Amino acid sequence: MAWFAFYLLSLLWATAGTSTQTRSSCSVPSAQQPLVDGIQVLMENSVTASSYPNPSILIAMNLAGAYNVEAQELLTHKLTASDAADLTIGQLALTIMALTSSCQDPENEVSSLQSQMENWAPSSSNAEATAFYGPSLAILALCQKNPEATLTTAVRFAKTLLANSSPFNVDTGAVATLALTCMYNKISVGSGESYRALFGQVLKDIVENISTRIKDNGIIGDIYSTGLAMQALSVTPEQPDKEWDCQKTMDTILYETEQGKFKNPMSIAQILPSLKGKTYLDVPQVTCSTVVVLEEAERKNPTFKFETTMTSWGPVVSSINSIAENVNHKTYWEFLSGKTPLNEGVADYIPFDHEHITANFTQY
Ligand code: B12
Ligand SMILES: *[C@@H]1O[C@H](CO)[C@@H](O)[C@H](O)[C@H]1NC(C)=O
Ligand SMILES: *[C@@H]1O[C@H](CO)[C@@H](O)[C@H](O)[C@H]1NC(C)=O
Repeated sequence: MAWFAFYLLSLLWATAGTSTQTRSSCSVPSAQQPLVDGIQVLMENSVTASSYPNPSILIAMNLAGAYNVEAQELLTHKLTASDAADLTIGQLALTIMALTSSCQDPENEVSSLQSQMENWAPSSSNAEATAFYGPSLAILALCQKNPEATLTTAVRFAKTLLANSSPFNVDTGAVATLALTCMYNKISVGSGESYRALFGQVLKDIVENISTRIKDNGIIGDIYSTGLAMQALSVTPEQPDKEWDCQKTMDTILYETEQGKFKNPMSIAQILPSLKGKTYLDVPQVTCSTVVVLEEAERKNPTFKFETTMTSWGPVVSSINSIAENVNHKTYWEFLSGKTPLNEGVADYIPFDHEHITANFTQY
């Protein structure tokens, strides 16, 4: 019998560098968990066929773990269909992170953003701080996709930010912190010390500015910048001189949530990751099952086709490129990680970075 093997993937979401755990130990007390679940449901239910396709909502639901799978699929689909040419730099960046968090690989969007950022310059040397909000999102998204190719742009961005003299803006500072922390983490120690030092210096400067905006009740900037600021302060390698009491911030946010301050779905999208101990730096770490990777392989490579058959244990891959299993011949597609057969089905098995999964047409 002829046999076929397909080298299926070296994982699409290969990521160098560190996985980010929220460093500060603050969490939602269990008594308030229903409150958090409540706003998540509110946010997810705002996704309808006719609503504005908001990438921040998809990011938040994927980081938190979506309850409403239909909303997740609908939003993923709408964002996949959106035309990159109609989007601003910031919207494009959020769309890339959103699709990545939904286990898609938005290649065209990434290259479009990359070339737009290569030509980016602020409108003037005294541009509003908020003019850096969209570009910060762009550096963050590109850093997650391809840090090496982003280095030159990120260095230019960091220097421009440092030179800017307009009044500090917390929302913008928070997103810039996430972007530069990503770059800082991806530069390997040893090879890029001077870049690391630059990013570290800018981070220190921004983080000090953020910390001057921490109020006595823990709110950072205003209530609607607090979610992004919490993300920033929990990942930055440069801590502010004044220590931040994360739990106090959390408790005030929960109190304000109870008072109904988070009704706007977008406001929920920006606070939810922090309530779940997640940050935008976790986007590339969202786990995607093998079956999703197969679907992505099929989308990217039109010569690759597979079919599944439903069983009590979930879908089995019954055919690849028209070579189908056959009970009479006792043939099937066996899945291996390296040389080791998988001990879970393709819907359940979570591939790891740089893993080599093979499908081998064989007999039992
Ligand atoms: C930049 C910015 C602006 C710019 C937007 C234009 C520009 N050229 O960039 C300007 C200065 C015009 C602006 C105005 C306002 N803003 Co503003 N803005 C932001 C900021 C810092 C970044 C937004 C962004 O670039 N997102 C990235 C891109 C990719 O996403 P986008 O969806 O395409 O962004 C658009 C919307 O965010 C929209 N927008 C910006 N602010 C607001 C506010 C409201 C209420 C609405 C409906 C839309 C909106 O403008 C963006 C560009 O088109 C956010 C911070 C944050 N945490 O989101 C605050 C933020 C969204 N703004 C806020 C507020 C309150 C306002 C104002 C109502 C302030 C005021 N008192 O007038 C006004 C809007 C008034 C109006 N005419 O309706 C709040 C919203 C809070 C809330 N719960 O509603 C935020 C969260 C700031 C904060 N931490 O308090 N804003
Ligand atoms: C920090 O705030 C000061 C004062 O508003 C400002 O001059 C400086 O540019 C800010 N730094 C950054 C990196 O935003
Ligand atoms: C793949 O299947 C063929 C045919 O059954 C078998 O000879 C071969 O050893 C298998 N390869 C692996 C890596 O299991």
